[in-house]
Amino acid sequence: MTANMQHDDALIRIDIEDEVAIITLNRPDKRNALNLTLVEQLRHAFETLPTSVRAAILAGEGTHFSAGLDLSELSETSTAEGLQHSFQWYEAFSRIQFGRVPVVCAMQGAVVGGGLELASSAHVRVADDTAYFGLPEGQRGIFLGGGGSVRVSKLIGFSRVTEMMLTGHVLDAHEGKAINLCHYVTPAGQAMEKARELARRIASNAPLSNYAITNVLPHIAEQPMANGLMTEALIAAITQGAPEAKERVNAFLQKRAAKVSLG
Ligand code: 1HE
Repeated sequence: MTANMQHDDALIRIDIEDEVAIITLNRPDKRNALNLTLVEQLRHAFETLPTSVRAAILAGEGTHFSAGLDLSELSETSTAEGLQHSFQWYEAFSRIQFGRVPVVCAMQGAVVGGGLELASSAHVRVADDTAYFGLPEGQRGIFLGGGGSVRVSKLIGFSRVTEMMLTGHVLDAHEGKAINLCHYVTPAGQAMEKARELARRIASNAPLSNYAITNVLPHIAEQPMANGLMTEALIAAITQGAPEAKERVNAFLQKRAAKVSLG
């Protein structure tokens, strides 16, 4: 099934392709700069994914994934409004990172500032050859405010975040992959194709395993070792006790399931 759920005033487009939802930032004339309306639409989209959806793709229309924060929103913002602004972003990005389904991000062109903060809330990142990563907050006189201090630092370490913000160092797709900003690099124009392949593969996993991977693993990573091991043992017992796990394991033992293979 293919369906389009776009509204007239939408800054995002939602396409449903069978079990995969494709959510596309759709503001190419402004290089998909993120204003609060767009951020709110993202939150709503991820909160209300149809139950048939088992994986999502996050993408950006045009030649750039996202130019980050819509800087025109900052010119009149008070300190108190700035605080609220960040928390609205946190709400939306948490719905992406800790939602019901895994999210694959397909990127091209600029993935900068808040655009990189957004991408880092997805679970798998695919960049094409044209993608580049930057944190120009230092140059703009501002700071990360969409969770990047936490999420991007967890991906690449706070020392690299510090260097990127201080110097304005922009990394190309391959440099980004080398330090964990993305997992795959494709030829130009092919990030979406790769993201589709990965999302379909993810959608074929057991939903409970996917949920444990996206929602429990990050908690375990934050826990002291003894707590982490206990949490792991509990979630392992829960997943392996499910009928779907029994069926999948038996399928392998009865030679009905695919072997692990390279490529
Ligand atoms: C924007 C924005 C924006 C473009 N806010 N309007 N982000 C940045 O510092 C990145 C700023 N943007 C750029 O460096 C460039 O636009 C790009 C490298 C991304 C793309 O360049 P280009 O030549 O393709 O496009 P352009 O001509 O610069 O921009 C096209 C239009 O988009 C233009 O508007 P127009 O009315 O003149 O057509 C730009 O003004 C507009 N535009 N980027 C507002 N970001 C929660 S805290 C997060 C903190 C941050 O994200 S800081 C990083 C902000």
